[in-house]
Amino acid sequence: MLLEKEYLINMITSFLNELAKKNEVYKFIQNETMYLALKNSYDENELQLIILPSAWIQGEKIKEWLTDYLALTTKFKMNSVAIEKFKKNFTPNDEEYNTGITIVDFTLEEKNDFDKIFLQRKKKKLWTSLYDEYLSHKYLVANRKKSDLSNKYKVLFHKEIFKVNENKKVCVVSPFTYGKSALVNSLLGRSILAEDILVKTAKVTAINYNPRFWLMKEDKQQFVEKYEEVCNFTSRLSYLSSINESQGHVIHVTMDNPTLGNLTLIDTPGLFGKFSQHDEITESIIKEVDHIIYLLNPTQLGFEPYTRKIVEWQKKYNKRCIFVMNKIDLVKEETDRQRLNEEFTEKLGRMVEHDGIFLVSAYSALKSRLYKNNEIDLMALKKDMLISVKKDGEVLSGRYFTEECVELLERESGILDFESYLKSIYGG
Ligand SMILES: Nc1nc2c(ncn2[C@@H]2O[C@H](COP(=O)(O)OP(=O)(O)OP(=O)(O)O)[C@@H](O)[C@H]2O)c(=O)[nH]1
Ligand SMILES: [Mg+2]
Repeated sequence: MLLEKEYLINMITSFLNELAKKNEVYKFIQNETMYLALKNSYDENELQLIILPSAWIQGEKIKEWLTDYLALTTKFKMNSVAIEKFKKNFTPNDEEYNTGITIVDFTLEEKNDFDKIFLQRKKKKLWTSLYDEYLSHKYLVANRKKSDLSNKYKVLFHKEIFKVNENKKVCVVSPFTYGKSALVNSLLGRSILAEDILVKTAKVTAINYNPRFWLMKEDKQQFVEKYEEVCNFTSRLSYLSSINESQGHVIHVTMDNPTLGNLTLIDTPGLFGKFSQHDEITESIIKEVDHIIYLLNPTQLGFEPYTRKIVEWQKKYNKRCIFVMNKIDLVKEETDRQRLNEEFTEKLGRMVEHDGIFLVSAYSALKSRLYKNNEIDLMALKKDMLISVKKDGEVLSGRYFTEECVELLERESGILDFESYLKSIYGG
């Protein structure tokens, strides 16, 4: 519970810093607690967050209360009696966090004390005149319905950070464990999404470019988080994307890979696994994307239910599509690869309109990129039984796998060609 609160405070702080407009008050409600966030119009750096149980005060009263509260706490010249009364009767737990935000947490106080000061409103006249005189130009306390306020904040995040309706969307689809998450990781050059030999992904993860690591999920209540450390970000994402709960199937995340350009890359849960809702989740996202990457597996090329599904969806949704045969590192011989290509054309390629097929090893591609980004060392590649390259007719692996082999590993993985294809359509 405490953690949830910290997350929310972090999120609101980021929101205030980056997106909130001056002269506006934003209201967030979570776990029956209300968070009122505002930015001082005179001093950009003065951020305030007021936390109180949402049951204490509702509707129109929030505006009145906040007006009173601000009148009492701001450094304006104002009625000294009011200030005295406030100070005498009530001392909120007023802490200065090192996030640069003043947080006043009333949830630690007694409701009685709270009422005494703010709800009795004996000095109604005084408050009203204070509001008119000092505050109406300082904070425009939004006089709107609750849903309007939260919608407003939603719209800001959707538009500014997650580019929900602006970017082109490309999603990767396949039965489970074909390597969808691995392919997205290899395009990103980083292990952002969790991979596993067992069914792993349970949620849709949409990834777009931003210099920071943001995460948003829309549950009963929406939450947005910002991370400084990539490891905290990936472990949170791994947790959220692998749990099977009924609410909120889409997680939006951002990361600092500029090759994403104006593209949103989407990982989906695998088809035909033991959780039938995964298939529904995937179908629901397919309707909304611009482009589908159908992943194929060399050892299961003729898998009938999948072929039928592809044909059905292409007919129904008519999306631009491309095929990627992944795990091609497991097929070493050129003649076998050619045979696979022919088999593809015969069994699937001629049944749907498509942009072609790429042979890729997401695994090798990711490893070569992790090495380039200093996330793994050469020893890790030497020890990896799946890593090898072909040079002058020879297979190099283990201790024969040297630094010069890394470029070749990336090229042989087929990822560069596939990336060129994406770039030719979407730039980046
Ligand atoms: N050899 C090899 N293994 C791969 C490749 N791509 C992925 N894998 C492995 O295949 C397993 C499944 O990969 P994931 O990326 O989790 O597969 P997924 O399609 O996302 O699976 P779900 O999320 O369950 O639908 C993991 O152990 C990966 O390491 C590849 O190109 N070659
Ligand atoms: Mg996955």
